[in-house]
Amino acid sequence: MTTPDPSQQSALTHRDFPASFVFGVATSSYQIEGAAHEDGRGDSIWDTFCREPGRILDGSSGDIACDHYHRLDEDLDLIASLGVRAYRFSVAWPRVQPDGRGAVSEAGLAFYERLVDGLHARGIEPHLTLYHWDLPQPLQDAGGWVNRETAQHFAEYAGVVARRLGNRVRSIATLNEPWCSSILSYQLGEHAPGLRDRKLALAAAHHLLLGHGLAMRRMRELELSAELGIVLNLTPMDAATPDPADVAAAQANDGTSNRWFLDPLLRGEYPQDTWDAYGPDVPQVQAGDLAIISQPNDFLGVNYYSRGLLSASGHVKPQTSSYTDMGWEVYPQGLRDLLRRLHADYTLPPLSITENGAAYPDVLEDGAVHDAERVAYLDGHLRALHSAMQAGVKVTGYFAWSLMDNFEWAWGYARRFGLVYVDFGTQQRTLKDSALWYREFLKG
Ligand code: IFM
Repeated sequence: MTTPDPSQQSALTHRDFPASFVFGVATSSYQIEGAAHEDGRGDSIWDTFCREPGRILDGSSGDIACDHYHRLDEDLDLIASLGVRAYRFSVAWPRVQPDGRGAVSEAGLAFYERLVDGLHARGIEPHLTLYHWDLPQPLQDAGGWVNRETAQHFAEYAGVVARRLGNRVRSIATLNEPWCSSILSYQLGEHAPGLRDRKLALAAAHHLLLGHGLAMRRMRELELSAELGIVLNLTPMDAATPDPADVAAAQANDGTSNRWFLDPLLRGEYPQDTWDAYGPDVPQVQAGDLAIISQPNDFLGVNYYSRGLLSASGHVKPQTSSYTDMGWEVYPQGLRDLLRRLHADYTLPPLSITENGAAYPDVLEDGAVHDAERVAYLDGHLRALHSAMQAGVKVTGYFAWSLMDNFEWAWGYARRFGLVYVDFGTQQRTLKDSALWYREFLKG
């Protein structure tokens, strides 16, 4: 399937969505802030990981990143210039609690307070994420997410942030993409802490979910005005053919990538087929854990980038499809399929598309970046979202990933997801065509 050319279709605008629908842009702390060693910020596992040779494609780190910490006002003006109603950001745990427990850094909290103040001053809703992967290194030294106590420390940290900001932000998500901070990080070795052990990864995943539940419980006690929930990266898994072996492969991948997180959160149980397939690697689940994990959420954040296409021999890449710079298939229909499937299979809180976007090898020429492929990507996915909503799925928001080019984890600065181009030598920001397109979309 090729990506539709938006110029050939009737224009979709924000007016096609309900008036209450929230459009925004998203970032995360380690990917943009820089100032990695300032104002008492402790090391996170990503600081450590970036120092290990060979971990990051271009040998870089988030030490400076987009220097957002020092350019807060400029960046807030940038966000406002797009005409978005909301901004999704994450709090760096090691800025707030350098050791991951105990002492709280006033300077760290003050930075996020300034950020929230600056958003309010510009009429933009703050959407806060507590954990976008930057675990304080001292907690990793004690086992990281494999250690059950990390879940308790996370709940304590959630309470600290929520007490300060929980009545001033529109939403708080506990975790961003626990699949990444467990499977990708402890089993596949691609993200910090870079381990390759499935049993450890499944323990980490369980403790992340437990941490979510304990943090929810802690924050509920505070009776905050913020809506509380969690963000999952979900990848619909299609079978390449109706052959039962291909269908079984798709089902198995759906279990490990999606249902392993959805089912405990929304049904209070792990999916039996995947549990059986994991054999002796399954996590130790204590009595009461699943009740804590499955307490009600005010929203579920869905991050969608692409689908998986499976045959019995592994992932298939159709030649007729187009691909982003990450090698991910451009497949807007997958977003509609995913949303409709969630709606059919689960009892859901309102959904929000908390990330959606694409990396392309952008070039800055004469002060412009003509990223037509990203425009087509965004347009196609907004159309797919709109169609799912027409079919009855309740979705309350959409956040483009990302506000600006940033540190793309193991890819360093070699992949650009921004609507805004960042020259990492000068830190100059330039609106790409996609940013101008989004602005027009929002103006209608
Ligand atoms: O950059 C990441 C983000 O941190 C989490 N979701 C996926 C994005 C693109 O890889």
